[in-house]
Order: sequence, then C-alpha cells, then structure tokens
Amino acid sequence: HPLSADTLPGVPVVDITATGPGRTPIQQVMGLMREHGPVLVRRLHGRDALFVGDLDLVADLADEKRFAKHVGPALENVREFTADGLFTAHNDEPNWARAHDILMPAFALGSMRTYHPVMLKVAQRLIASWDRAARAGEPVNVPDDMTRMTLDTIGLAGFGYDFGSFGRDEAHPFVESMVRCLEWAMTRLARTPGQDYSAADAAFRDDSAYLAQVVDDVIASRTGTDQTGAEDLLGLMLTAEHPADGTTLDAANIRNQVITFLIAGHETTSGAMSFALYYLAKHPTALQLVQREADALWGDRADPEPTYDEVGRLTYTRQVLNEALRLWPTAAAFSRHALEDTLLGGRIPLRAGQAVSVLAPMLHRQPVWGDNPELFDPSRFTAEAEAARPVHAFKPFGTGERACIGRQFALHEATMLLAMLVHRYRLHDHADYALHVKETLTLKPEGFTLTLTPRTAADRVHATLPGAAVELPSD
Ligand code: FDE
Repeated sequence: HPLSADTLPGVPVVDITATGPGRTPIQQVMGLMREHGPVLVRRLHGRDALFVGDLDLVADLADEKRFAKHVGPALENVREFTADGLFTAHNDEPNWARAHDILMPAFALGSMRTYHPVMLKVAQRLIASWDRAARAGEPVNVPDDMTRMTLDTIGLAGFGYDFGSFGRDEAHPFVESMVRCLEWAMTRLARTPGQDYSAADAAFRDDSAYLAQVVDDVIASRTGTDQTGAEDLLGLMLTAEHPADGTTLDAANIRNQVITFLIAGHETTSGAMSFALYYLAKHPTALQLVQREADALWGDRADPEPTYDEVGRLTYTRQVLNEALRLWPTAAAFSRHALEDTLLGGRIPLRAGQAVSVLAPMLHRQPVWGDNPELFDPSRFTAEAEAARPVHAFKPFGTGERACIGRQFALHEATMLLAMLVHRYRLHDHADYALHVKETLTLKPEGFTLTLTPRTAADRVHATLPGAAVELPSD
C-alpha cells in the first residue's frame, strides 16, 4: 500500500508540488513542521510522505517488533551506487546480516584503540595545515578541512589507503564525485515528471563508475600483499568468515561496503565537527570550558599526543559534539516501515509496509528539550541530564539494529580532534559567519571559515583558573 493521506485522519497535508523540495529538503520540512506541527504529510506530484518529529511517535517507531528500517526513495537512489552495502541494504538481503555480523567487532568500543594512532596521525596533518594558515594569517575553510580529515581517517583506518587530502588544494576527486552522486540522489527526488534528465543521469553514471574504480584500486593495493589479513575493515572483509555459517563476503559486496564506508564514514562526521566548531566560535563560554578541559590534560605542552584513554576523559568536549548533533544531526532523517497493520502512537493508522520518516532536527527541538531548544547548551548532555531524559529523544545515529555502526568511530575521532584544536588555537569568527546549512543528503555549514592564532601560556593559565569560565557573561 503506498501511503495516502486520505487514510490518516487529522494529519495535516502540505502540497509542495508548486515549489518542489529544492536544494534544502530537510530545512523545508523543518519549516513546514514549525508551521503545521511535528506530524505532517508532504505531498509532491501526488505522492505522499509522512514525516514525524514527535517524541512519542519516534519512541513508538523504535519498537523493533512492529517497525524496521525502511529504504525509502532517497536511499533507493543512493543504492544506485552503494547497492547492498550496509547502509542501503534491505533488511532481508542476506548480505546485510552477513556483513553486519562480520564487521560488528571492528566497530566495538574496544576496537577504537586500534584506530587511535591513525586518527591521531591524520589530526596532526590537519594541525600542520592549520599552523601554516595561522602563520600566513589566512582563513581556513572549516567544512572543507574537516572533510579532508575524515576522508583520510576512514581511508587509512578502514582500508590502509592514503587519500593524502592535505597535500591537495582541491578536495580529492573521490570527494567531488561522491558529493555529486549524493546530490544526484537528493535532487532526483525533486524531479518534475515528464522532463528530460538524461544529461544529469549520464554524469551520475560517470561519477559512480569513478567511485567504483577508486575502490577497486584501494582493494587491489591490498590483495596479494602480506597485508591481506590486516586487522582493519578491509582485512576483515577479505578474510573473515561469518561466525555462525563460515561464509565470507563476495568481491562485489566488498566493493559496495568500501564505497559505503568511505561515504558514511566521512560526510556525516565532518559535518558534525564543523557544526561543533561553528557553535564554539559563537559561544565563548562553551569554548572556554572545552579549552579548560584540554588544558587540564595537556597543560602547556606544545604538541600533545592524546592517548586513547585521555579521549575517554574529554567529557565536556563530547557534550559539545552531542549538542551540535542535537541541533544539526548531520544524517538528519531516517525512515521506518510498519511490519504489520498498526496504529502509530495509538493514533495514526498504518498498513504493513507503509513508511514514516523521522526528522531528527525537529525531534531534537521538541518540548522535552525545554523551552529554548534553539539555544546551544552542552549542559543538556551531562550524565544526569541524559539519565533524566527519555532515551528516544536524541536520535542522531538512527535506531535499532540498523542504527549507525560507526558511532564510536565518529565520536572518538571527532572528540580527539576538537580538543586538540581548541587546545592549540584561538578561534576567530573573522567573517561574522551567518549559518548557511548546505544539504547533500547530509548537512554542513557551508562557507564557514575561521582565522586562527596560537594560544599562549597565558591563555592556558587563564582558562584553567577556577571560575574562569563563569566570570564571562553568559551567551
Ligand atoms: C547508519 C547510520 C544511520 C541509520 C540510517 C537509517 O536508519 O536509515 C544514521 C542515522 C547514521 N548512520 C548517522 C551517523 C552520524 C554520524 C556522525 C555517522 N553516522 C558516522 C558514521 C561513521 C561511519 C563509518 C558510519 N557512520 C557508518 C554507518 C553504516 C555502515 C551504517 C549502516 C548500518 C546498517 O547496518 O544498516 C550507518 N552508519 Fe553512520
């Protein structure tokens, strides 16, 4: 049964056919929810899609007995270049469970110890590049550099492959092709029936063939070497047998997984770090608190090399990241479908197979977040505050067995880098940046630049003084 608003009494229907979803479909639905409330049907060319941000409905959708991940139109488009990779596989495709079971151990918290040295090495590349910019007095483009950092990190940590992004003026061509593929997947949803899109489709096919070729190089540079069984993702994929039935992943599926991880492992994480830096640049009190946390660990050391355990102690830095992911969850929507005829939240009738999309940025602005949800406030993520909040109020990593496998990876990488950056630099919002959120299925603060100056010993002493942060006017 395709979803039809006619069967959903009481749910507002908003027809956007006249304007289309444009290039910012997530922010468009956010706007519609601000006007019509957190449950609505968006109608485009006669096709209806149900969006929810309401906490009780999202909590109900998390019931794995009645709902499961839905590969909706956006992910079906992404499937054109990632096929049965983990993110876009259908729940019942055997390759999903096989790859999930084989790769899960590689993403358990303990495995982050293995990736830590590589993450540190790439963080140091970023710092070398920012030092050059600081000396030259030139601004850095934050989302561009975060993307360099996350691509190199997942390439090296996952596959032993070096994209060398900091040695290039432009993004690695893989990134440009990938971003165009994601844009194609997004804008394909906005097509007007009857128009000719063959040029866009041909360009897409070229880009997707290029992604496959890069990945084949990544795999070829590994196979036949003594590194085949290395303990990274690619090593696991090439050699590991399924714990229960002894099967392995086939070559086509490995290619799909590598593309999937390169995409999933860098766009979302780089966006998260970019938003975190954006909020720190705008909120001196929070900035001072993260600096104080880093200073307490590393004091005046010029080039601290954070240990794995130290990253676990950066609790306030982690709160800053969570709060940035609350306001701008970079994978902003995920979809579920009903496994049986059911009443969503006891009030919205759904037939088996019908889909619902969760709009995380609006879930993250519901009344459970207090009466000023737009305010950036990392204290929302103290352990006590989290324990007091319903578990499903925060969903930047999706839900259930199809939730993000890379969560610990992303958080370890991002927490360490943020702390290293605020320890080293004063961040100057030299252009008085006004937030402009760009959508390429994922979200990022487009055109956000900072200038940097090195922090001095005096800066660090000041930040560590008891009460230093609270002396500042609150922002
Ligand atoms: C997944 C994910 C999700 C879900 C989706 C759905 O449901 O549809 C989400 C929401 C996410 N994810 C988010 C995120 C954010 C961030 C920052 C991230 N993410 C990161 C990362 C990194 C990496 C490596 C990753 N990530 C990966 C991934 C994968 C593979 C997946 C699929 C899973 C399954 O099995 O399905 C995901 N991720 Fe993420």
